[in-house]
Amino acid sequence: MVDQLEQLLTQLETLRTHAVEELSPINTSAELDEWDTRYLGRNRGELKNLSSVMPKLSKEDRPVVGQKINAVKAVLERQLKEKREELKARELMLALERERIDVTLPGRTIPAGRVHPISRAIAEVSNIFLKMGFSVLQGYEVEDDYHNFQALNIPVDHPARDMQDTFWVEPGQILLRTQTSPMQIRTMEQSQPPVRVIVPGKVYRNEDIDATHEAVFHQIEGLLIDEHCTMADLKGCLERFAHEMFGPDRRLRFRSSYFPFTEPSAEVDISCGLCNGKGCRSCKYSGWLEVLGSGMVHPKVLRKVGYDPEKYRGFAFGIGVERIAMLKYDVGEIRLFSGNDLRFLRQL
Ligand code: FA5
Repeated sequence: MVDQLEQLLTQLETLRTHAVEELSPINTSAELDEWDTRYLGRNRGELKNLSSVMPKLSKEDRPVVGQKINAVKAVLERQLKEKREELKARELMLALERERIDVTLPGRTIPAGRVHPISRAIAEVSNIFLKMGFSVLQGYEVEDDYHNFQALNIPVDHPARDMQDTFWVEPGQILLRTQTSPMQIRTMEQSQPPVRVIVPGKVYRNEDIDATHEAVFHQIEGLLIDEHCTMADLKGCLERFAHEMFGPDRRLRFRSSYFPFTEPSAEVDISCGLCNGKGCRSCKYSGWLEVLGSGMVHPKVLRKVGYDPEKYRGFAFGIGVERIAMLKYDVGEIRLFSGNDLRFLRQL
């Protein structure tokens, strides 16, 4: 009987040693559950198997074996509990590591668009004239011959038409406007003096394209009609505009010119900011860049819209927006504005 007891106690001890040895490399809860069933399982666990001999033991041996079984069970259960906690902590760590948010990573920037330099130039010019009391109007890009030419004192077959080689929609009748000046007529047709408006927009000409000429470009028309208005007001207004737009050091040059709808007429140049007036490619080596046409509104035009030229006088101008943008942002090539090339646009 002593042999059987000894054997049982040794078996229990071996079971404990094996169980503890097998426990240490276990890494997952699933493996641990298997271990639990194998050693401590209520039905077929190894400890349970060994306990099944208890009824066959003598009265004296039974408590000895019972104690040993309880001791082994207590050790295994304690170790199981510790292992469970260890695994739980490790699994939590892994989960945290997996889901970790690196707050030091730079964010992903969403590229923001920006206003095109031509739109920006239009907005800047408009703001200057708004401060001088002008309102901003929009016109039509598709015009009729009457407003684009005839009402502006350019009758059919007038040679001045040749200066603005025209894209016709219906030859002789409907066209893509060659200038923003037709809005002078439309404004005066619809309102009574005093008038103070500017009209930005696209214009179209069948033009030979080069560094300063486009076939589709932008103008800003200006018109002021009042009872007392002289060429000095025109000069003062444009000088104020140029100085606000480009700074007080920029020089203006009024060159006598001809437009059928103004008398007298002047083309206005601004000293080239790229070469400081010395002469470069973008100013065609003259030191000046032509930016606008202007003049005192012709009495014939006033009469056409029903204004009394004895009572009212006024001035008008047409600014080339691309030319302004070239001067303002130091761009030597007009075609860059219509290219929509981001490498260019991002620099402005
Ligand atoms: C006119 O278009 C007149 N309507 C201007 C005007 C308005 C005169 C009111 C009197 C009273 P012009 O063709 O010169 O004029 O054009 C005016 C401006 O537009 C020029 O000074 C220039 O800055 C710009 N411009 C003219 N042609 C082109 C072109 N092909 N590409 C880019 N800009 C141009």
